[in-house]
Amino acid sequence: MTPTTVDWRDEVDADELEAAVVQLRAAIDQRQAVVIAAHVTPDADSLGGVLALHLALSAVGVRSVPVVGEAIEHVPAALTGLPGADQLRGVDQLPDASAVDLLVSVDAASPERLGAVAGYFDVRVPSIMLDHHPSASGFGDASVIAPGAAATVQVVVELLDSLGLTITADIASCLYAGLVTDTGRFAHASTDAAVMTLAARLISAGADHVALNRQLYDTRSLGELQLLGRALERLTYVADVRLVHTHLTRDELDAVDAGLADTEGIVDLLRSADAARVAVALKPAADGTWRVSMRARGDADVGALAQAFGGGGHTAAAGFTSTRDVDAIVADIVAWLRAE
Ligand SMILES: [Mn+2]
Repeated sequence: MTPTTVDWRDEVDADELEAAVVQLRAAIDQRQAVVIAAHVTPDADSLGGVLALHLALSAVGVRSVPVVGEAIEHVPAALTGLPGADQLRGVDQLPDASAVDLLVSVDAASPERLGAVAGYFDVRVPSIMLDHHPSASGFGDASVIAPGAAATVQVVVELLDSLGLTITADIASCLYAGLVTDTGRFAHASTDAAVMTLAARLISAGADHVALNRQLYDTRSLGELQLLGRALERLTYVADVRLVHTHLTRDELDAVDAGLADTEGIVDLLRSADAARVAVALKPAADGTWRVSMRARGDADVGALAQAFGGGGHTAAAGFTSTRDVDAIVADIVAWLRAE
C-alpha cells in the first residue's frame, strides 16, 4: 500500500468550493432560512456534518433547520445523543419550500439519497451539496465533491474555517463522530495524517471522544443483538470467490421491533471473517426491496460491484438496492465476482 501523499483538497473543484462559501456567507449576512439535510438512514458522517453546520450557522444568526427526509425514528439510536440531534426534524416536519432560502446536503451522493428532501429540488430551492463519494453527482448549485476525503465532515471543517466560524466543543463532537466512523475507528486505508491532525484538533476543541466511543461502538439494543444472532446463524460462504453473505427477513425485524438502523453492524462483523474477501448483508426495507450492504477485505472493490447493480459507495464499503429475491441477488454478485 502506497502512503497517501495527495491532499484531498487538491481534488476539489476550487470554483465550486468558493461558490459554496459565497452562498453560505450570504446566508449568514442576510440571516437566511437554511435547511441542512442528512441522507436517509443517516450515518455519523452525514448527521454529524449536518449538526455541526447547524450549530455553527445558528450561532451566527442563520435560521438553520437540520433535517432528514424520512421518519425521524429511522435515525440510529447511537446518533440521537449527538449535540443538536434533539432539533432534528423528520419527513413530516420539513419546512415549506417557499420559506427556505438555501438547502445544504451532507454526505449524499445523489438527490435520491435525500428521501423526501429531494422535493426541494423540484421547486428549485438554491442548493449546496457536500460529499466525498467517488460516485457522487454534482446535483447542487454549488457541488463540493471530495473523493479523496475520508469523511464529508472534513469538507464541513473546510467550510467552517473559510467562513471563520468557531468550532465549539459540541461542534467538535459532531465532527469527530463522522471522522471516527467513516475511517472505521481510524483503521481504514483512508486514515492519513490529515485525518489524525483533524482528530487531534477536534479533541483539543473539546470533542468528547470517550463518550462518543461508548455511544457509537459499545451500545446496542437487545433487538440489534438478537438480529446479529439470526444473521450469523444464516452465514454462508462461497469459497471460490471468498464471499461471506447473510440476510434477515422482514418477520425477523418485526419480531424484535427493530428497524434497518439496527442492522448496520452486521456487514462489518461479517467482514472480520478471515476467509472473506467480500462480505454482503441483505436487509429487507419496508417497501419490499432489499438493501444490499457490502464490505471489502483486502483487494476487492465493492464500489465497482455496487455500481454494476445501480448502487454506489467506496472501494471498501458500498451498497445497492434491489427488487429481486435473495437467491437471485446473491447469484448476481457471485457471477460478477467470478467474471472480475
Ligand atoms: Mn461519509
